[in-house]
Amino acid sequence: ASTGKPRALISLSDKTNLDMLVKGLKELGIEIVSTGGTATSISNSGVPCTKVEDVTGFPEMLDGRVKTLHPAVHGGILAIRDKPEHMAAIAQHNIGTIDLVIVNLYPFRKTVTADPAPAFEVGVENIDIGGPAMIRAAAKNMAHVAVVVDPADYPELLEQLKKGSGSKEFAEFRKRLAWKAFQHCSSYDAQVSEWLWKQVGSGPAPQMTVPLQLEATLRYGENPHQAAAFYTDSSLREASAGGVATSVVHWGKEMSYNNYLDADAAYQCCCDYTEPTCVIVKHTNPCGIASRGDLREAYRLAVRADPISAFGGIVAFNRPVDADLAREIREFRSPQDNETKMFYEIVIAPGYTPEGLEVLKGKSKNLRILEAKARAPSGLSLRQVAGGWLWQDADSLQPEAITFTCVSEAKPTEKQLEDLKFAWRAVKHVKSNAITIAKDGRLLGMGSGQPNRVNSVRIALEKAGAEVAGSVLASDAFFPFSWNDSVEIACKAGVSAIVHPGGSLRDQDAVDVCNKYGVVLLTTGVRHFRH
Ligand code: 93A
Repeated sequence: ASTGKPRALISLSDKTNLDMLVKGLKELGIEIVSTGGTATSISNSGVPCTKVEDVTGFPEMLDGRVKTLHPAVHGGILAIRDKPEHMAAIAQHNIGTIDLVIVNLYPFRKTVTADPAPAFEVGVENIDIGGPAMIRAAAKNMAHVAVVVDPADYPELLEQLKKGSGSKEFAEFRKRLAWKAFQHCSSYDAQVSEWLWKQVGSGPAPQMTVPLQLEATLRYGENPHQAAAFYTDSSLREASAGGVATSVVHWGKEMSYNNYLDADAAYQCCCDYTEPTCVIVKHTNPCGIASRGDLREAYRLAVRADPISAFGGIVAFNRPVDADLAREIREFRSPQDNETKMFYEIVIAPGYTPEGLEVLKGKSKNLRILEAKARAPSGLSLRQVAGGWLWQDADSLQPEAITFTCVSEAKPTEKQLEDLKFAWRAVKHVKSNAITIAKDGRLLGMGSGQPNRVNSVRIALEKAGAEVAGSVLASDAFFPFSWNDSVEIACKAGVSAIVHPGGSLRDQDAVDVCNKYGVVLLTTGVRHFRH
């Protein structure tokens, strides 16, 4: 029966901050009812709690499938407190009210994305039924019941309870909590249905829900007259995926819309290289890339590829930054005039030594220093068009999975092949029409975004300058027409090997030109458009 005091029902898979919550509730004299595992944790905190079985008069059954699905729980949550018939009805059945529902759900996403993937039955057992039922019931009765699904809300809950439950402020808080509760459930259901789709269907799901969570309101979008915000995919956060969205900002001004885009481009490109590598990005395009055992040298070479573009760019590393590297970044002067120290928007890496971080902070108070886990491929790429969205698998194809076929008379040396693969990794990250020129594990030049491929070739060659002799060239798509003289221009400039997907009706033209100049030509059968 109702004790008159407010009662809390606590049932949690994520037990973050449970200790502070239950101690706070105990201080306020609030009675706690709880389910099996949670009750054990609460007792371990030295706070008394009633087992839910003692409230329902029913043991947990069916391996825990039925724990809280009982009128003594749902009647206690759903009764309208100022409706005498409701109160009479629960009183008649000896049901006491439940005024706080603190629940979060089985870690479904984390379970099904584990490596190795669990058996189908394990996924099914992790579909929470009782939890969402309580959350939804409490959220519906937000006029009287507070529902908390996020440990971040515990402090405010305790604050509000201290002030008393009758206030307008508390009523507003309960509404906000109800909103969050339905978000929690709908994102959960989306995860379950997404997983089930993968079991029964193939290709794109007929309907999809991306559980987006507001991470930050941004000052503006690409331009100051555009409002903007940053949302994270909360299901990926749960699965502790890497990348920019889950990165830690150690230092610097707040991230802007363009910062997020560029940092993502830089880090995704950098994480595609297996050797220690530095990538510099400007306006989402890599303008400098170098792989070296010594990251300082990789960094210097990456800047050297195009110092003008690198200025104000984003610098990414696929290895942690130590003090020596940090000093190099802090002090390095533009190879253009050897006076101006290089300026960057962001440095992003999978980690920093404590000293490295301190040194880098000394570069500028504005430099944003990000730490991100190595990118975990999301497998999903979404883009908006007016009135809809385009879905595709993310382009996560690595050179290791591609067969490079030589179609010229000249055969590639091992070193050429290595450089070709280096250039090929880069070209995937450059906006189409994309051309990259590389040598000795570094990018010498790139041409991006030109509607005419021959112009991308010219730009890349111009950037490579005198170093082009003996270099290799990669093209993200095939060379289309014989009168498009891309291949010949490259051969004449001194490029020693070329790789392209092949597949054009005029493929033989490219072979003939390469044979004429003694240049190596490879095809991949794979295209890397990036529009
Ligand atoms: O199997 S359930 O769907 N059946 C239930 O009746 C039920 N009640 C709460 N799962 C149920 N829960 C969930 O158990 C909660 O959502 C929470 O995530 C978890 C806490 O279990 P324990 O306290 O035993 O660790």
